[in-house]
Amino acid sequence: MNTFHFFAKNKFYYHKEQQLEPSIRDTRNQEMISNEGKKIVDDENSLTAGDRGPTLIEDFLAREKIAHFDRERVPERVVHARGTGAYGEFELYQSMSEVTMADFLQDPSKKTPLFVRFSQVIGSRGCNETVRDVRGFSIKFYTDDGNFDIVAINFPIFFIQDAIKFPDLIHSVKPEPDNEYPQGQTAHDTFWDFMGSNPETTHMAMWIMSDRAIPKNFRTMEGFGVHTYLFVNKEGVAHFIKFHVKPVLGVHPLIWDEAQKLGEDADFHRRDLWTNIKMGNYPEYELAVQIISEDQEFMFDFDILDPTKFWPEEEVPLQKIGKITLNKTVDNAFSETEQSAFHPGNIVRGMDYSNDPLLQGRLFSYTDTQQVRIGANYQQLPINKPVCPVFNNQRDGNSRHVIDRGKVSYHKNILADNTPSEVPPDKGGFVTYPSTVEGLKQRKTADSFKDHYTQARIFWNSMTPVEREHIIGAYSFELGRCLHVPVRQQMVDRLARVSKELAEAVASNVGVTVPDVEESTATKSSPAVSLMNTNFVANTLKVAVFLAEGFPGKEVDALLKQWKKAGMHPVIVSNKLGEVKSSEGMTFDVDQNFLTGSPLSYEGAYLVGGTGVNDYFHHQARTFIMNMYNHFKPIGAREESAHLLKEMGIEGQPGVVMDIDSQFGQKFIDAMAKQRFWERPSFLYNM
Ligand code: HDE
Repeated sequence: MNTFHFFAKNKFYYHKEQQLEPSIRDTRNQEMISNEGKKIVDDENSLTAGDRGPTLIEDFLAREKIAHFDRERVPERVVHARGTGAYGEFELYQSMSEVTMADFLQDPSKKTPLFVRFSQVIGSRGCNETVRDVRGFSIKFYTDDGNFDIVAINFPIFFIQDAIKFPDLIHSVKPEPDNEYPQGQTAHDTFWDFMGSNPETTHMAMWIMSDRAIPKNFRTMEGFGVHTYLFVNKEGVAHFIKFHVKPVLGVHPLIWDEAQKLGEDADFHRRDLWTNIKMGNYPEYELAVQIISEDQEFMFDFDILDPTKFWPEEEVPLQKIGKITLNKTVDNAFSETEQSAFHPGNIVRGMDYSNDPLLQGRLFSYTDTQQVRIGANYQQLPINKPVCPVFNNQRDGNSRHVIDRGKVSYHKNILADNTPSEVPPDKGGFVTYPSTVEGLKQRKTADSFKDHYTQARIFWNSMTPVEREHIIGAYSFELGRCLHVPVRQQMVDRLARVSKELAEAVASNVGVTVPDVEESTATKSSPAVSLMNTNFVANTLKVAVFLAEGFPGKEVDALLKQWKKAGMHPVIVSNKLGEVKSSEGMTFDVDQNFLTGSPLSYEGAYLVGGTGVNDYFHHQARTFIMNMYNHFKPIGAREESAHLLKEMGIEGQPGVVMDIDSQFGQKFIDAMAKQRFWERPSFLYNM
């Protein structure tokens, strides 16, 4: 038996990792050999005629090297160009056979390998990662029945209802075509012109202006399949479903001021993902579905096929069906992440599409775009290859890897006894769910898709005062950045139909008026969409521990042990890298100094100091702590440092925990788990 196969259910399948293995090359400790197999004697000097003479074109080694370099880029994705990937696995909690015959959802003992690519929509490949934007959360499950992709985002809804408008939406949000700015962000005229001019975007605008559009990291970001799909069981019964991916650590955002300041680290999100996987903090998510039976299709006060509407969890509960764990970084960002190709049309037996018109448009776009980007044979690239065998009569095309033996590349045939043969449904053949379709050919938005304000209002109703304040701040910033007053005015006109309170607050900040229009009368709310109702835990949070020479070693050591046990990551910060010595002579390694570290990358601070505190330490620690305090983060401090807190005017404020008794260690863990102390006075949003 071939070592890269294993036997399962009477067929040969690959382990994804073993399948990738032959493609992995390690150049360390190897001789240097050209692409055509010539051993290279000198890789630093081109062939020239004489010492100072012309370079010779016959130098095939220099030509090969430079010509390949000239072709190192493939076109970046039209949208979602900036992305980062990781491998993982899916473990099913319980068999879902009642609703679907999807092979990977039958047996809870089975693990399914997967690859995830997180991305930003707007920016180019090198753009900053903490800007306000939608984030992509694409997952490729390598199932024994072929690839299944959830090409998700971190919101449950989308801007538009019909794919034909997608190029317009993207043209409006990309850098403006004349001056080519701003890069990777929404705060400009053309975007808000599109949003105000196309009322179906009103609901999505509320989500983008919420904290969810500035995620803290990918480990605490939710994913939503957005579209309505079908699950189909063995009896041929279909259910409407939506996919959700819930992070175990809860959903946590940055605050706007942090996101802005994090411009200092364009790679903030990918660095977080990479370092956490390397540290063994494997990101975990629960895959969940919402299920609606066919006879309930019309029982809701929204159309369940409309992608600008979510199914409130309170009305259609989530069923958690398994766990996704990301446990391996890529070896090569280009070969794996850049060449990964997702497609919402990649479903497996036991699933099907609904008539959601946006989904229908995506079914065309994704294979089309991959063929333009990475070629006709992109499914043969290691990252995209299914783990099950592939046999069909498709042939040739650019950069084909497979070598097909034999004369026959057509169906039907007698020369190969009609093989590859079609597979009947009872042997695993994919069967389309036989729904009835009829109707007039027309170009029209369904009447049931025309209520653009009720769910936007439900979203607003579901927000806590702090979240509302952030939404007002975000609209005020974004519209304030629009140079054209009619653009601001049109958008405020939309907001007035959602909430007068919201429209008035924004209008007064951006110098426009609130029109006399009817606002939504919706009174429902969906507490599940508020981030204040997510999980709050201290696990994986980073705390900066400020140590100067002569710090109390034993006490700090005991605290650090307690915090590590609680899953937190203490980071020792001091004046200089190297070691810092305690009063008892213990030495601690310094992880960051005040120059290399940034207050933005820690979730909390513990101020210790020591006998060696000098003016520099004093000044820097003060700056770090003030910054973190203003971002509502927990601050712990030893009693000796109380004067510093007093000097800063933050002593006794919420979330400022003094190390005065043996309870401090636990109290600080609790404060870290709370993450933000919104009760503190804030000068960031109140205009
Ligand atoms: Fe995409 N989208 N999209 N999109 N999308 C792409 O495909 C498109 C839509 C989403 O990590 C492109 O491979 C159309 C909704 C993600 O590689 C492209 C429409 C949702 C990713 C494309 C939509 C998404 C993409 C660009 C209107 C959320 C990143 C490169 C019908 C559910 C995939 C590529 C990755 C990527 C087209 C709408 C999410 C051009 C025409 C709705 C996460 O094919």
